[in-house]
Amino acid sequence: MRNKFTKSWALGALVVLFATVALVSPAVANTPGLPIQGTDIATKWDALYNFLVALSVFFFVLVVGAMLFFVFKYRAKPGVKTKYIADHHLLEGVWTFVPFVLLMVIFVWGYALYNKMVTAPSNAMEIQVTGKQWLWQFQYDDGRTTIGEIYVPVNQPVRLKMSSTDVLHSFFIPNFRVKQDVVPGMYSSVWFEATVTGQHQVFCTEYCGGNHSGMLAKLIVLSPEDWENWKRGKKLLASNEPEKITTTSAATERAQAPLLTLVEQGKAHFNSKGCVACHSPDGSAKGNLGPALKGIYGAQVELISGSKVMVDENYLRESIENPVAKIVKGYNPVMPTFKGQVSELEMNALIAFIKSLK
Ligand code: HEC
Ligand SMILES: [Cu+2]
Repeated sequence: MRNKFTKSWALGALVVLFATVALVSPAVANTPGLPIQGTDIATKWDALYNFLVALSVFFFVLVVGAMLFFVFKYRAKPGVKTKYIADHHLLEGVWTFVPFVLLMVIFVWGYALYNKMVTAPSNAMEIQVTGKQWLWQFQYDDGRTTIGEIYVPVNQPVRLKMSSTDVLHSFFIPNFRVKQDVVPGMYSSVWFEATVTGQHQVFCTEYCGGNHSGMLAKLIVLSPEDWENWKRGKKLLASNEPEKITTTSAATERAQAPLLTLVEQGKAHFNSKGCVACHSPDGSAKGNLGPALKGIYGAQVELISGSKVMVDENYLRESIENPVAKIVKGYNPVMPTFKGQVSELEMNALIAFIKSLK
């Protein structure tokens, strides 16, 4: 009896295995319907995804196949009574150990990939992204702004520093397999290195009101030559004709009307908003009332509470919008809040300026 049971079981398993291999192989090759792979991350992400699909198919076939097999093989027959099976240590060991190994593989693989996706290389180029109902606006280091279109060079890591003027949005580039929430009152970031030139669709992927589905942008990846041309081109506020941007006439226009860089814009705001009254203009010496801002980005600052904080973009932002939240040791809480008086674009410039004080 026991022998017969083992033999049928083995036979059934073999049939299921063959069926699965036949089914799984196309899934391993590539899950149909995924968008093109515009980054190296996208290729790696797809490999993990395809593995998960294949694994799911395999176990679906195995479990349902075995179930169907047993239903027919051991269906109730008059006069036949199944032996009472108490336990089977080998079987229990296998069904514990195999899932454990598989889950660990998925965990380590997924974690390594996630780490790569969230850690921008230190040489990444930075672009400021502002989401608002219902458009995306971009600021580049050299002072240009674009709406609804973001231009990046190919094969160059790009880090987007993002915030929102109103509600939660989320920046999603399906071809690159990256997305990140864009939150009012703080900065979040996402990075990518585009490997495919041309246009890629950007979506807002967090429901943000009536025209959420219209909150789109085009990400235009330029070859090194095109990128140089575009940099020399004219200011591209809300241009809808990317194919025209590389013409020489645009380049001349740019030369005639040079823009203030983001840092220069920040310096201008620093003066016009009155920061300069309390913080010295070049940030080096101590001003009248406020601490020196030179070199604070990336450094540790001691607070009145005795604790220390790392100065990053979000700390700078909080210091400007809500100065009393963290008071610097040795100073009085006399800095007024600038919440509502500094626009999102001005905030990006101010922070770029403070970061540049080295
Ligand atoms: C009335 C004087 C005053 C004005 C105006 C002022 N600040 Fe301040 N600021 C201070 C003082 C005092 C502190 C330290 C106490 C604290 O943390 O609030 C400070 C702290 C800061 C810090 C944190 C510095 C650190 O070492 O951690 C930043 C950043 C900053 N200010 C930026 C600005 C910017 C940008 C503006 C203009 C938009 C501005 N401040 C306007 C007085 C001022
Ligand atoms: Cu949105």
